[in-house]
Amino acid sequence: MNSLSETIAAIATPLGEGGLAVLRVSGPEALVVADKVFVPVGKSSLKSSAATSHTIHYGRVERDGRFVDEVLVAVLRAPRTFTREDTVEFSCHGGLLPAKLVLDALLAAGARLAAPGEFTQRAFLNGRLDLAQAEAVADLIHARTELALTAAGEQLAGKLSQRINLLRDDLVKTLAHIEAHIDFPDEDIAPDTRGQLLARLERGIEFMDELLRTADEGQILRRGIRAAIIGRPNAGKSSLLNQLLGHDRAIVSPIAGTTRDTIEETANIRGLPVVFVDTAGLRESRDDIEREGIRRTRAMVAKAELILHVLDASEPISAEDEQFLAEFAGKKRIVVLNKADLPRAGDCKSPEHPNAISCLTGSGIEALKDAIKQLVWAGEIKAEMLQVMINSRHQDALQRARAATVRTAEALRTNRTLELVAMDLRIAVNAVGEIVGKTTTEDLLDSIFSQFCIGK
Ligand SMILES: Nc1nc2c(ncn2[C@@H]2O[C@H](COP(=O)(O)OP(=O)(O)O)[C@@H](O)[C@H]2O)c(=O)[nH]1
Ligand SMILES: [Mg+2]
Repeated sequence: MNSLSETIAAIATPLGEGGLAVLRVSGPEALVVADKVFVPVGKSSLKSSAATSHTIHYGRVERDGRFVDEVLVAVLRAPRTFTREDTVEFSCHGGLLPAKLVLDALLAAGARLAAPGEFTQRAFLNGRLDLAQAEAVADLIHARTELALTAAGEQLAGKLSQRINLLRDDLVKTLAHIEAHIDFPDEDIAPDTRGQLLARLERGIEFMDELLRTADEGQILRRGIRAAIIGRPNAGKSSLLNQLLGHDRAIVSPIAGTTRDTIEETANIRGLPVVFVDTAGLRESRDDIEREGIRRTRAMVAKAELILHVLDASEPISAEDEQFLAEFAGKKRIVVLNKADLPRAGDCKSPEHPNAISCLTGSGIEALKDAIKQLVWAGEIKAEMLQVMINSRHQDALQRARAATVRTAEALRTNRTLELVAMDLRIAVNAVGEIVGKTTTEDLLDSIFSQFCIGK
């Protein structure tokens, strides 16, 4: 991405029709660019360059003397802004055309179109956020449950960063101590000092392990888990999807084999985002389309972290049911005995205790949600757990840091030359620093910020 001397602009709201659209301009020339397109209307409205910071002005956007839109302009002067640069925000009428024409006017007035995530990247480059906090901005936008939102909020507030910085400071202190001895080669490290340094390294490793243990939960909250709903045609799979979503999404029909394609949608299960996939019925079939559906079901099961195997309790459990139950026995799964409102026709030989439900009356659905949560996330979801939920990038960096710290401790214990000890420790310090962005590369920044939308 380009230098901070350029002024950038973008539409910050989703493209489409809506009540309002918001455009952002940020950079050293933001006020100048805004002045060129904005005509204040009314006694108290001012040109952006004449306005005090954090005030709003009413007027119109014009281009070459022609009316473009009626707008409100927020003038935000550096450094109290998201990017820490001069920023002007235009609220114009929602709808593709007004926002696009205002953007065109801003670009014609000297702004450059922002790249994805460039506003957040500037917030990072100007020291407003560290890298973990910048990532939290994206997590917040993508959060699908309140728990995920809380976790993202904690990370944005710097809870993870504080811990990472403490860890890094501790490693840096140890490194400084070792480097001091390299500079004075005549002085050997005294045995107690060596013991203290080792203890400090061990503490660091323990701390990294603690953080690493949050990776799975972090992944669940950010990405959700995939749960495939499988079972014979007419067992009630689509009805179950609708029950779990709380609204009708899938077509429910008494004619067997109506769901031939897969439908997927995210539901909030006790705070966890679960992507449910409704699949075609499992039945050996002569029908080509249905056979294709079954092939896809098997593929979905392979990709799912959890399966809900739905059986129809009003009918005897068939040999085919048993065959499919056995086929998927290795997966994390819940066997669901549906149609509990009807007389029970037979017993299920499945090894698990089946959850009896009725999609018609809704009975057993809440207990099923508890069972899903329990299987995905054993134990309570505690507030303090949400404070640090590392993502896969943090996990990778911590694993490298941990390995290097283990090597450092080993080298120190076995009296290797201090240059070697220091070399590994420096690797650990840098890897930990990557998490908050104290050590970065252009590629790392690009890969993080390119995942943002334009305008963020
Ligand atoms: N009595 C009763 N009927 C149900 C229940 N769940 C689903 N059904 C009916 O069973 C039929 C098949 O349901 P559907 O969800 O389309 O099954 P799928 O083929 O597995 O997706 C429909 O007529 C539903 O109304 C239930 O709990 N009780
Ligand atoms: Mg169906």
